[in-house]
Amino acid sequence: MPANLPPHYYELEREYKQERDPHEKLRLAKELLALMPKHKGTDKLQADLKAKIAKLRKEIEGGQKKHGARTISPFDHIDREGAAQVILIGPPNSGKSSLLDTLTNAEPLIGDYPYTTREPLTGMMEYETIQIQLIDTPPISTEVFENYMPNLVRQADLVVLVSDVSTPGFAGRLETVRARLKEKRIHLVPRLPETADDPLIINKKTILAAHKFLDEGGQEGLEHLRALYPDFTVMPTSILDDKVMFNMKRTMFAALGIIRVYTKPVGKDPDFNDPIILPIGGTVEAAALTLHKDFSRRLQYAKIWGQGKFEGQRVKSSFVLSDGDIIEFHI
Ligand SMILES: Nc1nc2c(ncn2[C@@H]2O[C@H](COP(=O)(O)OP(=O)(O)OP(=O)(O)O)[C@@H](O)[C@H]2O)c(=O)[nH]1
Ligand SMILES: [Mg+2]
Repeated sequence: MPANLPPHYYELEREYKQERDPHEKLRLAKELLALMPKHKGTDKLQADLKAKIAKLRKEIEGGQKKHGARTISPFDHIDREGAAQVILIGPPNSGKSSLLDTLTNAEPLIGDYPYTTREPLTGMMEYETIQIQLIDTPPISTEVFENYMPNLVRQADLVVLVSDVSTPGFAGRLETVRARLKEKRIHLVPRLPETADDPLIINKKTILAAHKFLDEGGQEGLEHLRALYPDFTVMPTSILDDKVMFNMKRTMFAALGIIRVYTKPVGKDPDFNDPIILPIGGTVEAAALTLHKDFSRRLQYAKIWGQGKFEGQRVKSSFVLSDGDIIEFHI
């Protein structure tokens, strides 16, 4: 019986065969298995793939070096902390580490020469009542593209692509970054499509930082970047101005598409320290679910305080919440 595999299976299989990073190889093997039609003709192929998946899992757990594969990097995954994870990427010397240094408690190495950063580094950025995790990364260029970078980009909630717009030729270096990620089937996009047409491609919401825009030539660079990428959010950034840096935080928060909802015990004051984080469009039910599964089932109604609402308005579980709302659950 013929296997009748979809055409993009072969494309993915080629990539799987070339891949050396066991984490990435495992991910590709799982994708292949998911793509494979399940019938008699693919029984053997399925069994083979399952065996390969089991072997890769073992290899990753054991962390051994096999068949010339690289040692597993400790940077393939960085645990998310806070309300969201934002990754700073870009060409060498564009100012990524300086942004991490200015926005967070982290103390990265900063140099006036390219390729200063050799390893990813995280820091927590305070934004009003929440903390957002930032990841500073080694540069991406024609010469350098660390093999854990695709995984880190895939896992992040938002990409900030940092260009030094005060230096001529920045547009070409930025395109190199996009192209190198595209090779790994990661597309940096201004907004996520409603439906994904190609299951093999990962779209990543991205905003552009026109960094060093206050430096000589920076204004023209900013305009040039805006003209080149009209669909993207382009935020002017500079570590030389606090207000500009605050605006950068606000733009990142807006791009994340999340809202903060504060809880209030009945008869008590709201807790403004630890909001529930929901995607835009999140409902009362979704908020209750983040607290406890059972809680959302037993929920009778909620009372809401917030902009454009009556004080303590009674709402149902399907009610759509807004950023800054205060909620009192009644069970
Ligand atoms: N004038 C000016 N200089 C800046 C600004 N931000 C960063 N720099 C300088 O730009 C240089 C590079 O900064 P880094 O933060 O190390 O750049 P990077 O993108 O992390 O560089 P790599 O790690 O090599 O990729 C340093 O000399 C910084 O002091 C800025 O807004 N204005
Ligand atoms: Mg750096």
